[in-house]
Formats: sequence, C-alpha cells, structure tokens
Amino acid sequence: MQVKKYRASSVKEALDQVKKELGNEALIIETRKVKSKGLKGFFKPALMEVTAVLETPSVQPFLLPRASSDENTKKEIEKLKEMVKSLQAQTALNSINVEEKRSSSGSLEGPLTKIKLKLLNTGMESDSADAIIRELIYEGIDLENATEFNEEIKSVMKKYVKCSSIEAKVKSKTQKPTVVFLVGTTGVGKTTTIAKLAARYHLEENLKVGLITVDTYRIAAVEQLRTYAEIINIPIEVAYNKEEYVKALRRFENMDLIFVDTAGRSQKNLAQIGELREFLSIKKPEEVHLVLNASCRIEDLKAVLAAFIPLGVTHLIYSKVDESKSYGSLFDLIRMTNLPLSYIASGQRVPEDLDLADPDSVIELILEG
Ligand SMILES: Nc1nc2c(ncn2[C@@H]2O[C@H](COP(=O)(O)OP(=O)(O)OP(=O)(O)O)[C@@H](O)[C@H]2O)c(=O)[nH]1
Ligand SMILES: [Mg+2]
Repeated sequence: MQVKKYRASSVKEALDQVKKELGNEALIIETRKVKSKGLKGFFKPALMEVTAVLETPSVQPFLLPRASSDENTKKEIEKLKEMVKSLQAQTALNSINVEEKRSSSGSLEGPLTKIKLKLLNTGMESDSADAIIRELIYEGIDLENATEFNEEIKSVMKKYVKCSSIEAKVKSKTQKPTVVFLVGTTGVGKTTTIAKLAARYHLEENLKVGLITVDTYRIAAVEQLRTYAEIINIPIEVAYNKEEYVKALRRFENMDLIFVDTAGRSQKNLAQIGELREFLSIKKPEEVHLVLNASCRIEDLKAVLAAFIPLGVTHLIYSKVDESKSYGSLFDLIRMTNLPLSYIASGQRVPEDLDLADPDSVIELILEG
C-alpha cells in the first residue's frame, strides 16, 4: 500500500497530480488546507493538501479462462472437470482403504466401505469393486444411502456387461454357414454345451446344424459328441487332421450353423493351445467362444484368459454356475476382456441347463448369486 500527500493551489490540481502518479485506482483519504509556517507563510496563499492511498494487490489476480465460445477453452474446461471428478473419485477410494484398515481394527465403517465389502463378498476382485465405486462417484450418485445394491449400482455395472448370443449373428448373416468354435480347459463343459446349443438351435429354432469334432485324442470324446448328434438327429464329422477339417467344412457348406468341438487344453500347455490355432487359421471362424468354469479361482481364470484370448476368442461362456456359490469372477472376466458373454451353463442336463446371457440377469447373478 502506498500513501502519498500532494500539495497544490487547488484541490483540482492536487487531484490531477494524484491521477498522474497513482492512476484512477487511488483513493483520497484526506483533503485539507495547509498554511506555510512562519511569518512568510502568513502572507502566502493557502495550499490544498490531498492524501491519497493506492492499494497494491498482495496476490496476483487469478487468471480465469475467458468466457468464450472458443472450442479449445471449452475443451480445457471439460478436461479440468474430468480431472476434478477423477480426483474426487480417487480421494473417495483412498478414504475407503483407510476405512478398511480402520474397520479391520474394529472401528469406523462408512457407506463406501459397506458397498465395497458387499461387492467383495460376491467374490470379485478389489480392482473391479473400485472400478464400480469410482464410476458411481463419477456419476455423482449419493453413496451415503447406497448401502444396498440399488438400481444405480446395477446401471453402472451394466456399462461393462455386454451380452450377445449366436442367433444375432445367424439371423443377420446372409452368407451361410456360421462356424462357431468352443475352446477351453479340460472338463469345463465344451462338449456338453455344444450338445445343448445344437439341440436348441436345431430343435427349437429349426436351423440346419452340423457338428465337427477335432478332439480326436480320446475315443470317448468322439463317442460322447456322436451320441448327442444321434439323439438330436444332426450330422457329425470327425476331423483327425487339417485336411479332414477342410472336407468337413465343405460337406456342411449348406448348414446354418456349424459347431466345432475342441480338445480341452491346459492353460499351462501353450504348445497344445498352439495346435488349436492350426485349425482356427485354416478358415477364420465367425465366432470362438471360450468356456470358463465358474468355480475356478480368479487367478486360474486369468491364466486361462492369457493363454486362450490370443487365439481370437470372440465370446465368453460361463459354465458350471450350479457348482459355485459366488459369481463375482464373472464381472472380473467381463471387465478384463471386454468381451461379450454369450451363454451361462448351469447343470448337466441337455438341453435345459443353458441360458442366453442377458445383462439384467447376469448382474443379478453376480450381485445376488
Ligand atoms: N454341474 C455341471 N456340470 C457340467 C456342466 N456342463 C458340463 N458339466 C459336466 O462336466 C463334465 C465334463 O463336461 P464335458 O462337456 O465333457 O467337458 P469338456 O470341456 O468337453 O471336457 P474335455 O473335452 O475333456 O476337455 C461332464 O460330466 C458334464 O456333464 C454344468 O454347467 N454344470
Ligand atoms: Mg469335450
């Protein structure tokens, strides 16, 4: 702050000086008449003294973005808003982790922690639960009251859950046939699921369905599929090598749908999985469904994904849900792969124990079991 006194023969002149030196922002705090001291002063005309103050701002004024229609400015503001939102979400998530630590020592338990614990109880990974909560915060949903799995939580989860079955493809496709491979580890239910699908699409939807098995390592495997083919009354081809597979495809060229059964492969044996690739590379199938066992631990399922996804998997099938108690892993799988879920297998009965996946029931299964 600057304080200065100006003297002149008139107030106007003094003010002119103030204005010249301090500018228009100066404040006049006093105006008075002054006489020079002593005898000489007595005969001189009085002067006018003006005391002026200029406030110097202590902080630089914050430069606000100009309100303008400028696209860049708008984008910048949007970016800032996004940053603020994600910071808020992260702060909230950090606070849950603190609360988790506290509640494990027996004290505080906030609403966010309750939601997170509920989500973790479904068996999903902490990362998945955090992703849901982050999205809830992002959407500005009042989490204080969201202790139950309410509609908001479900609608946030719905953003991740995509479902798509074979019929969409078959019905939209003018060119026949649609070739669908089922792949996965040993004993997850590939052959049984193919029997369920073949029965469904041949008997209920009246489609022309053919089966090909390239799982010729065990006689029992071939016999298992042949038996189902006879019961459903559809043709089957057994391909012991690539040439036979090509022949089988040719024989079935007028079919609507061809299901290809493959041998179960351990996620640990990449060489075996490589053999599958040979069949897949002859002619790229329309769809490759990876069958995943609901009762497997998520660590094992992750290894299965890592081994099989590079084959060109297009869909996930979640099997043996009747043998599992919690289904949070399904959310992890969908989130990690970003692939659509096609079917859910829930028992050994052919064809009854197979459901088309749909987002609402998938979310219900994940949350409520
Ligand atoms: N509980 C239950 N059992 C199932 C389900 N799907 C298949 N199974 C059973 O699991 C066992 C293995 O099923 P398959 O269909 O032979 O499995 P796969 O994947 O073809 O096995 P491999 O060809 O040996 O790799 C059989 O006893 C089936 O009846 C299911 O959804 N629930
Ligand atoms: Mg099989």
